[in-house]
Amino acid sequence: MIESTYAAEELIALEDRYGAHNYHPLPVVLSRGEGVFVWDVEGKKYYDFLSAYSAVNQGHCHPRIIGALTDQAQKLTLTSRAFYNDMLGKYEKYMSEYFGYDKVLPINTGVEAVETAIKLCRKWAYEVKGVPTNQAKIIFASGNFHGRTLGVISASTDPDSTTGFGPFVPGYHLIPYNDIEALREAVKDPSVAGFIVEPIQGEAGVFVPDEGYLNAAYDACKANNVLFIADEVQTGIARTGRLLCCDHFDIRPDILILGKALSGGVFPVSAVMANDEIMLTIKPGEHGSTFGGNPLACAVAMAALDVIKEENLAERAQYLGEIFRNRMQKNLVEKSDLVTLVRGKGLLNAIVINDTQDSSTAWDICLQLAENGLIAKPTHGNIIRFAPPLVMTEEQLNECCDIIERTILEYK
Ligand code: IF1
Repeated sequence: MIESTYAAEELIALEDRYGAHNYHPLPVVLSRGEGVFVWDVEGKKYYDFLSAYSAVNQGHCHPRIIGALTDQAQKLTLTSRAFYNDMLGKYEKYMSEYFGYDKVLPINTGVEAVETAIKLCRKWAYEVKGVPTNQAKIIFASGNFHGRTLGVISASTDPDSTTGFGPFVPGYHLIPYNDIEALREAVKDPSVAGFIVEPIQGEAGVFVPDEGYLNAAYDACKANNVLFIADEVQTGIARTGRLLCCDHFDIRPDILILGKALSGGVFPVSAVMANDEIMLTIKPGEHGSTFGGNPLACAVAMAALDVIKEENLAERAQYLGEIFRNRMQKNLVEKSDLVTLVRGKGLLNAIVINDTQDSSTAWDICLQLAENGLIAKPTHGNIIRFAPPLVMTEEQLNECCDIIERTILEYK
């Protein structure tokens, strides 16, 4: 039995001793969460500025979502797809109407949804577009992050993701992100089936493409009968100030990939959405998963999406995001040599640390932020990502900006 009396250092030591070393967390040991706050094992309270990588957009342990979880958990959790259950059809109708697609394919993690989209895209290429067997190509953008499976890291340009894990899956073509000419050239190849893109690249450091890029990319795909596939696992579900980041550009992807906040961070729930012409190319027995579409996930996801609409979280993210970037611009970028840039959309933002700084500066600042009651995570290239739960109030956001500004202005 694990006793609750373990000190933080002991809990960290347990992970170090018994867990695989595939992460390097900040030394904060959390044991409770509510709304925009988390508490560590010593009872210290923090503003959460990571939101579990945007899975907790609705805030920690949202009562409505936890209520749906506990109600459903007492009735039926899993039937497998060998049988029908009384939640899946209702959920599929809900998803179809909520996002405006004929059909949904329910699955579990974000990366599985990306894998599903890749398979669906290939299937469509052979059955509808007429690409010769096993010749389909899928275009990816450099700097992408779509998850950790072999099928997905085969498209990665990040050596941390790929080194030592080859050989890789063939049939992918990489082009630079935010380079419309490269895409226009690539889609001319008649064996190209689809283009998979993050509307904002998260792992690359919250990299927002040039205004007009996504619209031009969508047009280039349409003109060449290439599927435009949006990975909105991180950017979707109100995070960037609209329900989908693609909504900022009035783009409706041919295939939409969702995950993370689809469950409000309760457990992995992901989905792929498409219209019949694409979705029905996959037939019974050709794809699936034991847990995909389980009744518990259906109940949780409907509650999580209800919360997004009822609490106007997209509008809130849009409004608070403007305040955040304006304050970071005025009080840090223009006042501190340490910060060169703030960028993002809605409440998916990052600040870029001056490149003359040590590579550990972002990490050290995050340690200091934690000390001051706000947890955030550095990402590649001395960048700090700021992505609080969307249920934050304006007053709370201003208090958080005070903490961030003070911490950085006092640094060193
Ligand atoms: C980790 C980053 C975020 C994603 C997009 C698919 C997935 C992700 C656009 C896969 C996952 C994660 C996973 C997390 C770190 C993380 C991340 F820092 F790498 F970039 F969120 F910002 N598509 N993103 O961002 O979803 O299978 O994980 O459910 O620890 O690897 P998953």
